[in-house]
Amino acid sequence: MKDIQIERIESFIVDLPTIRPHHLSMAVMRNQTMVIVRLFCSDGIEGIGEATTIGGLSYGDESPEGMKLTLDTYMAPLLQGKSALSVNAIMALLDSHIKGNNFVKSAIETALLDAQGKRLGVSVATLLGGAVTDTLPVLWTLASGDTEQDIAEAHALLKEGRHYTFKLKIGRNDWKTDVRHVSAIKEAVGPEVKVTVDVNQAWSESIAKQGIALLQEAGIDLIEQPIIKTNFDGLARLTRYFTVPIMADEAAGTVSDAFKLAKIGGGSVFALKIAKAGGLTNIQRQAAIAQAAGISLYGGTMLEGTVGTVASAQVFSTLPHLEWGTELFGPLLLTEDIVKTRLTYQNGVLQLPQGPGLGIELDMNQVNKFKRK
Ligand code: MUC
Ligand code: MG
Repeated sequence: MKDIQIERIESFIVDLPTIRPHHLSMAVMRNQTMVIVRLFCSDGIEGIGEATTIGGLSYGDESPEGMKLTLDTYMAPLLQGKSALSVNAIMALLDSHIKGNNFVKSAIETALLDAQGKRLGVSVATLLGGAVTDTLPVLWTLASGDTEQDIAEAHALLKEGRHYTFKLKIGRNDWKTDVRHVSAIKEAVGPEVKVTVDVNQAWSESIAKQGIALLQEAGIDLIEQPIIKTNFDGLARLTRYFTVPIMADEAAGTVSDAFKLAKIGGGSVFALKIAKAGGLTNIQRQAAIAQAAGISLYGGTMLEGTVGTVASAQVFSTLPHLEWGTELFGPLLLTEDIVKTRLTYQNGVLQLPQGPGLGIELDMNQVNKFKRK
């Protein structure tokens, strides 16, 4: 194939309202902010990608505004004129010139893969070795901040058949109040419905020991990132101590984090996220480490909009053992979208879009409506 260059990379910030406030231990979200990347190639093909975080700088160390600056000031000039045909070469170049900034790197890799898929007429999943499924189980996160409202939301979604598993966000309140909140919801939805809990690092190890004991007793199925992400040994101790599976989320950021955790048994499940990992190909590397260590997998989200959600879905669909399903519900938390066709969620699963690349298209009218001026 004749060489094709990256001609130009554009980025913009989009702010989309959420359907209700979303309460996490570190922030309450009333809208979601995403950085969208458009990568234009010399053959006229355009690839798109998304870099999204949660609550400004309260979740990770990259903010939307900082990500846009990194893209425009450092990445776009570095990549301009380079061959768009080898995604691996571009990602290696980025890694050698720019430390960290994984969320933005993930957006660039997504856009390159989208463009390459469109060029070759195949999906991103096909470029990554092929999908093993075209549907992914998707849970819903109950995080309205109110126990009764969460219960009503769960019942409505069960009745509608949209989700059959729920994740609860805790860690904002005193731990005993949080445990009561979780137990009340678990009791209301019944033993057949899976309920998981995400503490988002809010507990000390000693509180975690008390809190998880009660959650385990209440029949909770999975405990996500109970303690600070840097305490790998603590996570390993909790994993050994409890029967209920412990999932590493914030701790399992990069490929090397996954390796270090796997070596010491820090978590029996890893939450995979393209943003933390710095792209889709790194997800496959993390998954290989987990598989070798007997650690189960879960398809995580940074509450991305449709572009980032589909990028995640494309790579998750290539993993043969995604035992804990996914939480790719980000677009459902938003009142509006910026793509032409919204994703299909029904019977507890997300349908992987068909078509070359990501299989989605930006709706520029919507983009212009929500783009930050
Ligand atoms: C996280 O930490 O898992 C995923 C779902 C949700 O509500 O928040 C995110 C982040
Ligand atoms: Mg989490």
